[in-house]
Amino acid sequence: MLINFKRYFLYIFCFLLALPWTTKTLLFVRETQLEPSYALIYLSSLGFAAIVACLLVIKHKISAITSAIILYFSASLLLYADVMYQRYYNAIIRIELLAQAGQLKDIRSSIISLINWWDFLYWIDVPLAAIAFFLLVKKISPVQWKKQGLAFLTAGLAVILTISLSAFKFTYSDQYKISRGGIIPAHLYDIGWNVYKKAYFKQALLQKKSIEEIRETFKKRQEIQKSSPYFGKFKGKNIIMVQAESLNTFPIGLQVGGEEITPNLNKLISESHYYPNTYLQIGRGNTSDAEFVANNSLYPIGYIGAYKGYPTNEYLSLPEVLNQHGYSTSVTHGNTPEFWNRQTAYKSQGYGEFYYRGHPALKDDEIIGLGISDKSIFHQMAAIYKEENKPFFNFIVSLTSHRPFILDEKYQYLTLPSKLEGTSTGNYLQSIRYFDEALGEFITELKEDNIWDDSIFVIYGDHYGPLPTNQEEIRKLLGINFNQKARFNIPLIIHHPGQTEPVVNKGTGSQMDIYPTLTALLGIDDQLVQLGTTLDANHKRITGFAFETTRYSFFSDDYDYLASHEGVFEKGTCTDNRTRKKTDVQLCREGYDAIYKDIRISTLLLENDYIGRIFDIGTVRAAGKNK
Ligand code: GP9
Ligand code: MN
Repeated sequence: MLINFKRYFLYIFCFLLALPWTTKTLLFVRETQLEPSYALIYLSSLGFAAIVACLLVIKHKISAITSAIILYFSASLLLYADVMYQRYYNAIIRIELLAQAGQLKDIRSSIISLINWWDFLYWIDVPLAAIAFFLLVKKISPVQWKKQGLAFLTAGLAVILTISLSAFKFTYSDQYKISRGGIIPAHLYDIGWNVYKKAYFKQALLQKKSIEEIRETFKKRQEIQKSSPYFGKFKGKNIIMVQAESLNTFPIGLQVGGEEITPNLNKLISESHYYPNTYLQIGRGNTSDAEFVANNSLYPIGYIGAYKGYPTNEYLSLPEVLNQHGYSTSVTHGNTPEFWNRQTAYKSQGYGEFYYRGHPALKDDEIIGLGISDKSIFHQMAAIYKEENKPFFNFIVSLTSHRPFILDEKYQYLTLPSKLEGTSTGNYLQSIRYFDEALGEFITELKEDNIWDDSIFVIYGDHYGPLPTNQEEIRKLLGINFNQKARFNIPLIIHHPGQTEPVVNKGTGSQMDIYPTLTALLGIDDQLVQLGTTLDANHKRITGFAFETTRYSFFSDDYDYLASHEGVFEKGTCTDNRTRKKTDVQLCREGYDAIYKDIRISTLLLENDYIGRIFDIGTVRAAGKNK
């Protein structure tokens, strides 16, 4: 008996089309180093293929081919956007962020640097699928397939929805969701969860009891500040705070071919407080989240940059508190004011002035990469300080050492050994060396202008420079193990006015501790909203993560905890820091509970704009003014 293949054309087509889609998904899962669920991924791919197939039976053949190509291409684009996002942010993209894709033009070269030669595998199927669509549409009669077309659509949607409703839990990491069911169900789940959360939280009321509980948490945190040996020692001093782009800890003190990578930072450390075990604290907002965390001592929100998601909330940020204590406050970023919504976000945090590219007081005299060069910005700000009302607080977000770390030869101050020349590691070191040179000149100017001895000078890195994919190269070229802990490690240096001797404080800390460390130096004891603690007091140190690694992971002086992708405490890994060996997970329970509570508080405050309800900011402001 002869089988009439024509009758099964579309079915066969679906099974075949699901194959390249499955392969691409598996390729992506491989990048995340998770174990895929093959059956579910194939099933969700089949669902997707069925939806494409339904388009192919549209009566108007050109429309049929075009719509199928558009759908297949768009889904491939989404998958590749996820791949890139994962390489950069260690998460999948949020569909609503695609609307802000215009911003990507500024970091175009950074994105290009994430592309691998083998990425064509994510695209090779697209033209082949287009040819297949064309051939198939030519062969089949839409009238004959009309009924099945609808059935394909229903079945396809049903499969995808069922997977997104049954295969995931909200505790799962983005990567884990994809490894379980593929990108389309994972994104659908993400959208559904966010819609649900928004609707739910709109109605949520902050109970009286939890308000009290949160106030109590902040009060206890603040008590720690008072035990700092430096509490109130530098009342009324200026503060200059520099957030250094892509500055990791590993280049500090490093010598390559006999040359120091950071001679000026090394010199600064030799006469400052140095906190070598400080870690990043960022969410999808990257640089802007590092700013947010340092200025607010709250966790980043994770699923969206704080400046994007909550730029107009009421905050009790560092500049806001300093305004109340008579400081003139300003922030400097050498790109346009709208970039990452900074203008709005800075205003909400209380910054009195924002110096940006195009500001009447700043010249565009030297542009490198993303904006005004670090050398120019530092030089121009030093001149502005001379005229500034004292005491002042200025926060500078540096830019030149941004990815892809390719500098014109005249800015490359290192003579690198030939094996490093032109490698991404070599380029990174050149960028950091440039930043270091600019910083050195800045400090010299501040000393010449007699600003230095009257100011607390803070410098820290915003996030890692090299990516996980550079780990092997760094090991080969520098002999450095650039593992996750090293990647998250950013330097923090605080120079006290008049300090000439070094103090190295090895406790575990994060960007969240910068604000409390500073308010302790100034002796501010108003009501503060700070989840971090001063780094100078003697207390148990713990740094938790809301993003960048699995949620609720933490580093502490005693133990490090790596949360599981499923979000189940017991499935996480607890490491004893004395032996660096895996230990009983229950030893990490206390830390986990503490981090869990803090992230919950932080999220509740941000998502519901509740800071003004915890402490009546109006009253706090008035109290400050009367001081
Ligand atoms: C630059 C920043 C963009 O300050 O906004 O950089 P990224 O977040 O990619 O480091
Ligand atoms: Mn950055």
